[in-house]
Amino acid sequence: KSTFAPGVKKVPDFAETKVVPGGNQKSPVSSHNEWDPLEEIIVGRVEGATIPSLTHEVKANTNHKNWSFFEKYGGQLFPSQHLHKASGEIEEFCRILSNEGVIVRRPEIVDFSREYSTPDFTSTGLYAAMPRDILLVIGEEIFECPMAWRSRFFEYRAYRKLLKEYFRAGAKWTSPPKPQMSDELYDQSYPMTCVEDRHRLAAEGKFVTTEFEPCFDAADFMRAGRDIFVQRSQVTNMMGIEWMRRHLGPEYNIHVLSFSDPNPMHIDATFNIIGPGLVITNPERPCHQLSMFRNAGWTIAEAPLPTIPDDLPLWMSSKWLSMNVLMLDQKRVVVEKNETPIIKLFERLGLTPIKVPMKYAFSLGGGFHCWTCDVRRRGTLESYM
Ligand code: ABU
Repeated sequence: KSTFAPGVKKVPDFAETKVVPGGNQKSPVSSHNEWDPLEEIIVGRVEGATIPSLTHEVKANTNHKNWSFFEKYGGQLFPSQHLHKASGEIEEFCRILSNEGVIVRRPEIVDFSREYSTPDFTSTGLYAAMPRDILLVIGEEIFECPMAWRSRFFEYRAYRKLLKEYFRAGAKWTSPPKPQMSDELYDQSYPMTCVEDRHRLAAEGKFVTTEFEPCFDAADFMRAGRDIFVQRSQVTNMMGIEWMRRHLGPEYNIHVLSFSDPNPMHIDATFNIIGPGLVITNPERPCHQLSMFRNAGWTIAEAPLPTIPDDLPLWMSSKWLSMNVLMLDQKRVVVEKNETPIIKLFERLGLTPIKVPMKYAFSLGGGFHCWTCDVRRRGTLESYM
């Protein structure tokens, strides 16, 4: 007897799946860029979101104004009233996506406040709020990325049910070598407060993570078909980028971009490619390779200043989440409803803004792009450079 409601299709178990050598199934995972028509997406959740402890890598990646908060409350849930408001916004975001015809999937609820130990360290977890940080879709392959924060070591557990479902239905599922995250992965002498020192080190390609082993966050990659752009950041090292380059092979060009940014962590509030030959840039973090895009005839649109109020806690990000938007296709752009200056920019560019409240959800460190991972977009692998 079927346990599924009428009309709901059962996902076949692996044992029932006909696996043809070489594979001829249509993969449920398929996305080549950031703007093809969106069919299915994972949206993160606030449940279980836990304040990270003030470890070396957290200190290097966050504003010093928040350090006492991490020091005092690390290992406890983020403030419940704030989470409640953020949760309301995320549920509304999911409803809007569904109304726009997108299938919305969610990670499992996990208790991230549980302490764990590996042979190299002890930590509590973080959250399943930002699928973009951990999951990367390139074509029909979904990567569970080897992130650099100790509090994110087990984050993949929230997504395993979904990943197994996608795998059973034909997707390629890859987990690159998991970092040990022993002390050698972090430069213990990395300057924490002096911005000038950080600028100097960034210019030398040095950040808090060393080259002890590969590590990368998915959100440091930006996809434009055969061209994939990535930044060396506080959480993505050159070994990680090289791992990806060798893994993907000659079908893809991996371009390493750099920016005047003393604290890079995730490219999508710095350089957000939102259409074929259309990129939103951050005026406070100029790109050193911009001429490459100009020469290719791209439209480069500078993001206006964000309007996020000063009294909103941004525990793990800058205000530039205003440009961290999500494309539903080449026209429709999901943007925070109060960010009038960037809304006007999108209108001037001929786009249709879909205005969604996201203020409290911003506090956890991400905008619409970070809070999601597009699993399937209708389109083919093209070259845009
Ligand atoms: N996780 C995205 C944060 C990026 C930024 O504040 O620039």
